[in-house]
Amino acid sequence: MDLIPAPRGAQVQDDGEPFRLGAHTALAAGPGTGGTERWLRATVGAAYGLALPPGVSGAADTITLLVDDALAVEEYRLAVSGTGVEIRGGDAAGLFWGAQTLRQLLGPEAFRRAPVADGPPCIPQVTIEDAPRFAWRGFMLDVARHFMPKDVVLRCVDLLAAHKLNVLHLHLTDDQGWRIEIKRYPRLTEVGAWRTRTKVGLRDSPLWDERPHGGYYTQEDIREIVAYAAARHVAVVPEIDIPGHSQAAIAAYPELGNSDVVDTTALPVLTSWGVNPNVLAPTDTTLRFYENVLAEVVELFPSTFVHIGGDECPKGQWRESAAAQARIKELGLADEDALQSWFIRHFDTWLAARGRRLIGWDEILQGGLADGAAVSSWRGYAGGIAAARAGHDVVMCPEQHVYLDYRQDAGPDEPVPIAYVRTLEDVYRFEPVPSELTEDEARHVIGVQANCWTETMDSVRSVDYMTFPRLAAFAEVAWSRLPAPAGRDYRQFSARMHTHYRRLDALGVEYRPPSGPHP
Ligand code: TNX
Repeated sequence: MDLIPAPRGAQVQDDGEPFRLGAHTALAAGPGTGGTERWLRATVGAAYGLALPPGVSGAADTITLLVDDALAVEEYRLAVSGTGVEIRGGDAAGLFWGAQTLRQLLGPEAFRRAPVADGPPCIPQVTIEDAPRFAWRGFMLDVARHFMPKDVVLRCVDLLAAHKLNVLHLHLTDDQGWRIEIKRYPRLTEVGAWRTRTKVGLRDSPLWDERPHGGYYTQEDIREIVAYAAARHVAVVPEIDIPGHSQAAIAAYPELGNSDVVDTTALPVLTSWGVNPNVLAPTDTTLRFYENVLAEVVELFPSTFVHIGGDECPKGQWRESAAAQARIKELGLADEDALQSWFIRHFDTWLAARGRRLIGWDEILQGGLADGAAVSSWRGYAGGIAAARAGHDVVMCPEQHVYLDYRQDAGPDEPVPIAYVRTLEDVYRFEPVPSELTEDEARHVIGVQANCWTETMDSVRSVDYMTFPRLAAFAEVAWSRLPAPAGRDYRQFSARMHTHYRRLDALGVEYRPPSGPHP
């Protein structure tokens, strides 16, 4: 069966008649199934050229979909007998994950778009019970450094769902680009979405791509992405990065920057990479501006969490700026770290008043965490541990395991090395819950996330190459209850991957082959 991610339990009845999918196979859906039958027709039905007409629950030659309150949220049971298939989900999401498992059971051809010639397949009799380990199983796509067109994002949602991942975190703003239309501030996209050229490689690289680069999602695009994802039980979490990584916004609206220490009217959308000194000014103008931005953002994204970045905000300009220093005094704050914390707290309160929750990178711990804030722990585990101990929710995404921009091998033909090598096995050995947390503290680790920063990825092909196959290993960490890293069977996972590569082939994913680019 070679299921990825591995289910909690599976029992195959070797001696039973297999179930044969065919022209007469019907699809029956009970109430509350949330469109999974439509998804099955559009994917499995299309791949085999089958209509899967509506049928009667439990009848012969029928795939039956049911919501069963006795099961937990996202849990599912899948039973294949000689005469039919039954999937029960604790909710519509659980049912959908069960349908994803059914697609894997059918075979790699079930992942194709065009009908296969060799006819519908058989599935062995099997009973599967399954439920996720973590509620937040995320993937971050940085669409700010390189803009990814809408269809790339929709395809990404499908790939996440195929791996039972359920959060797409969109990094929508950064120094190098602003990617979401905000009606009240048109210059954010008229100016902020475009840069004149792009550095190829990192700091010491002499190379430039001299073509202008840019693009953004209209609000209509965003609505389409959010609805498409919701139909696949994927939540889209927007990130508007403040108070660092904001030069594209300052290029569009210079009054947002520290204009008493730098001529903000001369700042362009940034064309190179790294930690950038040009950060937001801690003024009321800035607060009102971002409140207005976030007001449009929360209208578009129904997700509980809104990510406000908070990472890599150098404090140099605040130290130099008389206005920022006056602000620190006026607010009675200890230092610039406290000023960053004041910034974040403001939006924590603002979001909470609108029924939303703030999440930020672990730098938001500096100067004290805002009351309701959750933390994306990226600089290792320390930030996540500190936050969990203080009773805050944590999404673990430590760079040493799940940074997909780090190359997968040291070979000379690998893409530009951002940092050290992180192999497929390194990702597989990721343990999200540090052993030093007590059981109560560990409950605050609500999930895990793999992050794909795109400084060096300018196309869907390069994102594919860096993301896969590592996302498959990550999905297993996120979904399956694996033993502690030392006891994990990487060889057994690798054996299952042979089938999974054929699924990715059928999906048209240009993963890094296990033997590397030049075998
Ligand atoms: C750090 S991770 C960043 C990003 C870069 C990334 C490159 C984080 C919150 N900030 O701005 O793209 O390193 O690996």
